[in-house]
Formats: sequence, structure tokens, C-alpha cells
Amino acid sequence: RRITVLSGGMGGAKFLQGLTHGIRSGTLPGVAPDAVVTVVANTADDIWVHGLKVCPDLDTVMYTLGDGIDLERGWGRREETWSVKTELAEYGVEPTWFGLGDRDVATHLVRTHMLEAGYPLSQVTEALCRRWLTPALGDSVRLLPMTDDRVETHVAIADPESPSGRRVVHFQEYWIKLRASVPAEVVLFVGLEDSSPGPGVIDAITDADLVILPPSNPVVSVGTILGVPRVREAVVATKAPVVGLSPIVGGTHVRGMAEQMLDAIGVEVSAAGVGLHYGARSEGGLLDGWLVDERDAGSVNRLTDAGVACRAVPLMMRDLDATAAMAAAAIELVG
Ligand code: GDP
Ligand code: FO1
Ligand code: CA
Repeated sequence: RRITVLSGGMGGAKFLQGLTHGIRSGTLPGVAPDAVVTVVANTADDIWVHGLKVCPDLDTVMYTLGDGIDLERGWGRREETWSVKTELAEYGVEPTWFGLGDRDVATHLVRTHMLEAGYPLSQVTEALCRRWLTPALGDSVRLLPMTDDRVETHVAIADPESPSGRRVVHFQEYWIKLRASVPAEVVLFVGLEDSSPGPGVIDAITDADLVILPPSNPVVSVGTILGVPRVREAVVATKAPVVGLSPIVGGTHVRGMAEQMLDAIGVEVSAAGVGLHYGARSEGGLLDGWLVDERDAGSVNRLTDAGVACRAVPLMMRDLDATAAMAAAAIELVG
């Protein structure tokens, strides 16, 4: 069984924990314990800070599956210290708002050094995963950047001082410094239309037995992956069933800023809205199946009318078993 998952950071990583747990414990219908999972991860959150290339979604997936993640923050390393961040602030260098952990810095130093030596991000990621994934997971999980090219999500927000009435900030500044507290008027994906799918990405979708859209941010995580030229077409065309899980529960996101991002692109903030945004396979969209939370059971008739298999189940990733049950329900939905 080859399962391909298009993932962002925290939401996708948490889902992947439950999926791999379910595979190992043999609780997923029709999925043998030797199933292989390929993760295609979003890289448009990436940011250069203090001369270092930081890849939040790649690192969140890698640290989570490698058991190095700080569970309470949801990002960065466990047992982290912040001396570098503090010293940088003492020098008064910006950005002071970015949480740069000392252990995390080592990852960014290795990555930046390898990039500057000419290695593509995909090979850098492979090298980092030899430490983080191989010991516990062997080659049962592969982590692929969606592209090796530089892509960055930026957000235009209102700014009365500027002639255009707007100013543009990096997505990380919008989220970390501004806490997504102001509307995102426009979401810009810098470099996306000129990017190419990373090595193995198209094959991972075309040759999959199952493609999963996990409960990741539909705009700045799954949306950006689908926005890499040829990727969306590959998902539409793959013979594998495609099943998604809603990141919107009870009409809003569980955490993060999906609501603000969906508002920015004019998509209804609901389980049905996101499902319709991904589209029914029968109408040229992506989905054969769409899993929603029990609170959103009554809202998916547009999708079922379009032939998408829909089901309402508990959709909160409270613990490994709950998440594994979600993965099982998603797989059952599309057979
Ligand atoms: P990010 O890159 O760190 O923002 O992580 P992702 O894009 O992978 O996932 C973020 C999304 O995860 C948010 O839109 C949340 O609503 C969603 N999310 C987080 N926890 C849960 C959960 O327990 N259940 C569901 N259904 N969605 C969740
Ligand atoms: N999220 C925060 O809320 N505050 C931070 O200071 C922060 C720093 C950070 C450093 C490295 C990294 O890999 C992730 C980091 N994140 C931080 C999470 C990051 O903003 C993610 O991109 C979001 O979860 C949205 O994808
Ligand atoms: Ca992210």
C-alpha cells in the first residue's frame, strides 16, 4: 500500500502521527503494517531569518514523526533553550518576534550550509530525515518538499499610512507577530507559478494507492502544494482514490488562521465550503471522499449530490487512537 499525504505543519503532522500509528498497529482497513507513506509537505511558509533558511512545515512534520517536537507549542524542539534568540535581541537585530530555538538553529545551520553548497532542498531534507525518521521508521515514511524552488506566502494587510492603503508582510510575520489579528486582504504566493514539483512529488501522487488531504490549512498548506504547477492536475488524474478530512470543525478552525485565509480567498469557512473548494472528482475537482466532524454532518449534501462519499465522525485529533480512527474512517470511505 502506497499512501501519499499532502501536508502542512501542525495539523498535517498530528494526522500523520495517527496514520503511522494506525498502520503499525494494523487498525487501518486493508492497510498492511508494511504500507509506505510519502508526505509531500508545504514549503511556502519558509522564511530566511538571520541568514538561516527555516522550513516550518518540513521541520514540524520531521520533528513530530521523529519525536523531537515540543507538544505544547506544536512547533520547534522539546527541551528547547533560547540563548541565540536572546543574544540577537540584545544586539537589537530584527526580527525579534521570530522564535528561534537553540536546538532548532542547528537544523537551520545544516540546511543553510547544504543549500549554499548547492544541494537542493529535497536532498537536504533527506539528509535531515536520516537522523529524524530513519531510526524509528526506516523507509516507511518519506518526506518530500513540494518543490525545491523558493516559494513564499506573503499577506497584504490594510495600512492607512501607505499610498496604496496596504502593505505586504511575510506569512510568518502575519501569523507570529500580528497573530492574524487583522484581515488578510490578499494572500500572495511569491514564486509559486514559476516553481516545479520537487523530485518524486508527481510520481508519489500518480503511483499512490491512496491520496489523503489531511486536516491541514486548505489555503496556505494544501492550497500551496496544489498550486505548484502540475500537482493539482496529478491529483485530479491519479487512479488512486483521493480522500480529505476537514480542518474546519463546527464552522471555524481548531487553531491557527485558516479562517482568515479562507476569508481572503472568498471561500466559506465551513467543512462543506472547504470540501466544495477542493471539488468533487466528478466535476473536475479532487475529492472522492470527504470526512467531516459530527457537528458538520448536515452540511455536505452538495458534495454527496456530486458523488463525493461523505461521512461525519469525531474529527478532533485528541490522541493517537482518535487520529488513527479518523484515518481508518477516511480509508474506509474510499475503499
Ligand atoms: P500549520 O502549517 O502549522 O498551520 O498546520 P496545518 O496547515 O497542517 O494544519 C493547520 C490546520 O489544522 C488548522 O486549520 C486547524 O484547524 C487544523 N487542526 C488542528 N487540529 C485539528 C484537529 O484536531 N482536528 C481537525 N479536524 N483539524 C485540526
Ligand atoms: N509559531 C509561533 O506562533 N511563534 C513562533 O515564534 C514560531 C517560531 C517558529 C520557528 C520555527 C518553526 O519551524 C516554526 C515556528 N513557528 C512559530 C510555527 C510557524 O509559524 C508555522 O509556520 C505555523 O504553525 C503556521 O504554519
Ligand atoms: Ca504551515
